[in-house]
Amino acid sequence: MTDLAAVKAALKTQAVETPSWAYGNSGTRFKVFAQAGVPRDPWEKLQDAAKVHEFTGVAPTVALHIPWDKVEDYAALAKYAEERGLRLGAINSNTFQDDAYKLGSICHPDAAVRRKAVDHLLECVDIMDATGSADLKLWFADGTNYPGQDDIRARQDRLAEGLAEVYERLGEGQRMLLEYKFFEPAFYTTDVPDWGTAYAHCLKLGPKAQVVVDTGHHAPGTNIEFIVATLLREGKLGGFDFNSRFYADDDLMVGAADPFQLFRIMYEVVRGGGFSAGAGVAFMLDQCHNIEAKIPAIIRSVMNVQEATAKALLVDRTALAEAQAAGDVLGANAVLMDAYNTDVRPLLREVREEMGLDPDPLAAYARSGWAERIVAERVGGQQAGWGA
Ligand SMILES: [Mn+2]
Repeated sequence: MTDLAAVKAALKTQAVETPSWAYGNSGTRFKVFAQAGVPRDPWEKLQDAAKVHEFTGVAPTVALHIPWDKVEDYAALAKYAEERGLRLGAINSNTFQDDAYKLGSICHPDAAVRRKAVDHLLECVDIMDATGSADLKLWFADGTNYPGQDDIRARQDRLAEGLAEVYERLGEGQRMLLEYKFFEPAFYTTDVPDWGTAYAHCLKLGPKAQVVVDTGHHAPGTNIEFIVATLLREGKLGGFDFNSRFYADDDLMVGAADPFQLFRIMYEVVRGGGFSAGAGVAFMLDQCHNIEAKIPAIIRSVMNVQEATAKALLVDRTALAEAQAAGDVLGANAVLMDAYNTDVRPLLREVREEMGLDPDPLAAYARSGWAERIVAERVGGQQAGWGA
């Protein structure tokens, strides 16, 4: 039998990091649909993030993206977050939106472009010093479109060299989280296409370098929970970028496309000790809300992560271990499925009430009037967006 009190206690310690860019406008390469009330600057993004945390109780940090969230005074931004019950989380770099990066950034054949890219990453570490952020999250759009376009192996050497320089700059308690993505925007080779490549670079760099698993960055059918189990076993799982995909990098709400997959991933996290305090696994969202209302979508996403986590925590691990040891294939599978098929919504309502929250975060947000207020107040100016 699972200890329900322990499950509830664990759920109260959950922390999901929301991304600043999810509060702004986004879209596809075809169209960005603007929404009324969207933040005009990082300060307003933090106001919205504070609402997500206020109603869920488990979204205390916000990831920034540089340069989208560039401000004059990062310490002031950190203080503004703190005043709203938030902390600034991972600093995400951007080496994909400058004309110089057409052929890549830190893997570019021209040393001057590589210098520019590495300098940007070093600037991101300076920002971490000012915000108190622990994690530098790196995703590289680098790759090639045509066979022969560039030297695949030389690009790996350039990558290693650039990463090493940034790694050396990291301070005490700071980490480098390297994200992989199997294709796009490059269509032939990608310089960090998979967990193996990310792991190899992180292993060589040292203990402050770890891998980020973006759930949307895999080929269809990939067994993501196996990757999670392996990285945790090796002490190299730095965190997640949670989202959902149907086809490619769709960046839909986590748990929307395949809640069973999210449960399987969270089970391996729990099984591997990744959920415990001090495990160092960052649970971040990396999503866009192109057609749906943004703040409710982010609240829904946090709740989806909570539900998958609750189910993972409910797995009767003693019964599972016994069935596995006995070679009871159907029995073992049934233990896992029993947990997955449990309706955890009543349990989570109780958890929220015990945390002093409304048991229904979406209804509470709707009643709060915040959505109407930002539509009325945020008039004029330039809405935030990912600038594509
Ligand atoms: Mn990502």
